[in-house]
Amino acid sequence: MNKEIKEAYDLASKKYENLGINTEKILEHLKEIPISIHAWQGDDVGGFERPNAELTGGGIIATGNYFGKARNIQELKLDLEKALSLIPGNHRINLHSFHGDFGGKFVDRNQYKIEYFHSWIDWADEKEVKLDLNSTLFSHPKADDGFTLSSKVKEIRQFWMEHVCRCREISAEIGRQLKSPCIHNIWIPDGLKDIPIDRKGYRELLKDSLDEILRDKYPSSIMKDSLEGKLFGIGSEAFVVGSNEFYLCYAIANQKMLTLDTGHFHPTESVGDKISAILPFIPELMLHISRGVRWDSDHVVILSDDLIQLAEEIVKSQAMDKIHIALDYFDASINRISAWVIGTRAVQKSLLYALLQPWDMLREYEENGQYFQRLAFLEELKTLPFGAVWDFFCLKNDVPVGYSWIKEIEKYEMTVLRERS
Ligand code: RNT
Ligand code: ZN
Repeated sequence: MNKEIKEAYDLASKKYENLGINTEKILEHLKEIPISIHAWQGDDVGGFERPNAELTGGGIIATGNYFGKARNIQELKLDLEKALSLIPGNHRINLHSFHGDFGGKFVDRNQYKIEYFHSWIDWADEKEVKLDLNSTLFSHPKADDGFTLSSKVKEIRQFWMEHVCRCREISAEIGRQLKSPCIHNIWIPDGLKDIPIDRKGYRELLKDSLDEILRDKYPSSIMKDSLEGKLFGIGSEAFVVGSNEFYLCYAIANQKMLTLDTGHFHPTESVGDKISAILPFIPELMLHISRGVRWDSDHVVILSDDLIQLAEEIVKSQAMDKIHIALDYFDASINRISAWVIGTRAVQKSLLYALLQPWDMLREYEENGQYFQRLAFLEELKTLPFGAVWDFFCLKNDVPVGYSWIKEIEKYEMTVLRERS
């Protein structure tokens, strides 16, 4: 088996070599690209504040009732470990603040402290993964009317500002301890179901809240803030305070990182196209890779044309150190661990595909106005033996090759997940 994979790889490698592509170097590069894997796929965005917590409010929703959902931190960690064992390379885990280890007692969001994250830091250290963090401004009574940082009620706004400030402080400590900047992402659900009158008022409040929150400075060697906008959400169809334009302008004005969630735009918009348009103006970008399907922005990521185009733009940007790749989707209707594996491997495949393209040659055709050649090559390149290179990458990094990982998940279902119901 291994011999066949190696033989297929050697043949593939020669084909790419004919185009001036060194597959060895590319596999080394791919191994070094971390993907921030979102913990919330494992618990249907429930968190561990209260037993059996479910996603409420917030304009997002996890549908499905597949058995074996992680009910506590231990189970979530175990599931993440299983997923990581089936994904090549070294990655990051993206936590939501309500995944903290609250030791069985209720701790409100404005009381979060680093001590609730010690067990995650220890785990990350042991598993050699890094951590990112998200403030959690939904699934909470104080977010029930649909407003948080832009609420017209001062106490509500204050409560959420305190929450975000604490999450920033926690992020800084996580980054300091794990020796890798922890990216702290802010997304708020604020918006209205129907026609708003005072768009301006809400946006002014959001701007003021952000200004105040971001007043405390932390070195970028330990934490970085990123801001995530959205087009619409469930229950915020008519108006989203933190729209993409709002945060784009805010990020430029304040030189902050911007999060582009691929599910947060009109379906005909290309997020890949946005990278080169935005990156000259802000220091860094974060991608929440997702897959929009009709009204849902959070389906499991697959190797789609959109994803490939996104990966190609990441690679061609020549600024991969400024682009942080994270996942953001949640599907409770299939095995949750498989959802992580499918999505992460899809992103890695798209990056590999993009890295294997002869960009210099293609650019030259473009510059010479040789557009038929450009298009013809783009088409022919699609059927080069990229799968053989991917298989070898998995083999080299000691994870199951091809579809053989499916069996591993089936075994895990039988031995671990069955016990949970
Ligand atoms: C919601 C945003 C946000 C969330 C996570 C759970 O539309 O994409 O990133 O998905 O914070
Ligand atoms: Zn997102």
